Order: sequence, then C-alpha cells, then structure tokens
Amino acid sequence: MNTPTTVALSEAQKRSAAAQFERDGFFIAPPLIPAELVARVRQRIDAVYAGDYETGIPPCGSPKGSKTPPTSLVKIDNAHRSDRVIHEVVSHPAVGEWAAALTGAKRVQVFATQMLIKPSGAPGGANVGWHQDQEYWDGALRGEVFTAWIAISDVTAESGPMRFVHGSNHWDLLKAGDFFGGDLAAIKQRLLEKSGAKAWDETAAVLSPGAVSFHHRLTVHGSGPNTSGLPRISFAVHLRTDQSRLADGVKWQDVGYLNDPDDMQGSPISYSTTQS
Ligand SMILES: O=C(O)CCC(=O)C(=O)O
Repeated sequence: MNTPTTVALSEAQKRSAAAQFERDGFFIAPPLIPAELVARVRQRIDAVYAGDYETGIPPCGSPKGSKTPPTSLVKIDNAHRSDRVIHEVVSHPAVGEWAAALTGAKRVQVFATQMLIKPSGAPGGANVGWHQDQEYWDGALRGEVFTAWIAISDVTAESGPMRFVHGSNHWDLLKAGDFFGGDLAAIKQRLLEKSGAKAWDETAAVLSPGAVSFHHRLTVHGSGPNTSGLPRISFAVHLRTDQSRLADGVKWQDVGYLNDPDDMQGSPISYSTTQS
C-alpha cells in the first residue's frame, strides 16, 4: 500500500541517501505522492492527452491527433502548465525535500517536465534508448540539474521500468546516447566503447504508484518494452538547484522546453530553505 512519508527527513537519512546518490547516480525513494493525489492526477493525464487544457495553456508537443489508446511512447512536455493537478504532483514538497537531501540544495526548482505513457505491447516496444540527460541539456543548463521520475501507474518489472547503469554518473558526458533510439543493445555497445567502462551493471526502478526515483544528469538510463498488459504512466520532472545556471549566452526563451524561471506556473519551486 502506498504510504507517503509525512515526517521530515533526519540528518542521518539525508546523509545516507546523498552518499548512495553520489555513489550509484540514482536513488529510489519511498512512496512520496499521496494515493488520493495519484488517483486525481490519473484522470487529468487522460484529459490532457485528449486535448483538454484546464488552464488554457497547451503543453509543448500538443497531443491532439494522437491515437487513443496510444500505440507508441507518448511524451508530452510541460503538461504541468496546462493542468493544476499535474502541477501539484510535479511540484510536490515531498519530492523537493528528497531532491534537496540528495544534493544538499538550498533551493529546488522545476525547469521542465515530461508526461510519459508507455503503452503495453506497442509495435517496436516503445523503448527509451540509453542516454544521459545532460546530452540534451548541455546547450542550455550547467551545474546541478537532475531528474525525479514519479510513477503514477504500478511500475512493475514487466511494464518496461526505467533501468539505471550503476556508477555511470562518474563517466564523462559521452554524447553517444539516444532517447528515441529503440535498439538498446546497439546504444549500450556505443556507450561502453566511448566510456571505456569495464562493467555495465543495471538496476530496474520498480516503483509502486506515487513512488519516485531520482537520477543524476550523467547517469545512463533507458527502458525496454512494456509487456504488462497495462500502460506505464509517469512524470519525468527535471529539476535545477541553486547550484545551476543557464549556459553562457543562453536565454530561457531560446530553449523550447525551458520555462521562465520567474513564472511559478512553468517553474515551480518545490523546496527552499527560505520558504516563500
Ligand atoms: O521513462 C523512461 O523510460 C525514461 C525517462 C527518462 O529518460 C528520464 O526521465 O530522464
């Protein structure tokens, strides 16, 4: 049963979680999003997928025209701008608190989100190819940026869970991954060659609804086919701390997925030592 944490993290819990995150490049937190909120957001995901935008603001990559039910990976960017319940989930303070504990941040702010639906039995698998997130962000953001991945459905071993490569957060930025590449074996080979790594040790992030995994910007991750019979539904929430900055010469307006940092609908703050 989903039992979200309501108690503040102890200093010992924070130290142990941060050490694990630094060593492995990922961390699997206990369920953080309350079950009633998970149930409410499930309805709103269907609404946004159907093109019903509560705030009147469309997400990036409008889903209108997509097939119902979907037959390939659905990735809708910044749906939290379109819907208040989705906004509540991606900016949940329990996620912010763990994110701050893992990184020692004074402030945690959402800079982009992805609503992800991986259908079961999709032709071609709806795989997410191995990649490092920083290869997509490098032109825009530098420093402490990372991802919280929030399970909305039950993410079982059969549903194509995300898989993390242990310790790959210590590899260089390889620029050899491919989110949209379906051939996981070929991309793995390329990353092994480029990194010079001797070992490739994967962990699948099996998560109950409302549970959250966190991964470092350099951690190699991807996911295989969903054979569970049910869609795998989640949010990837991309976070920045007070130790991040825009790359030189870049304005947030120049980058499609990047929300205005002063606009709390697009860039909510989920943790701050000086709560405003
Ligand atoms: O949902 C997946 O399988 C991969 C998501 C991802 O690449 C991410 O959250 O950074």
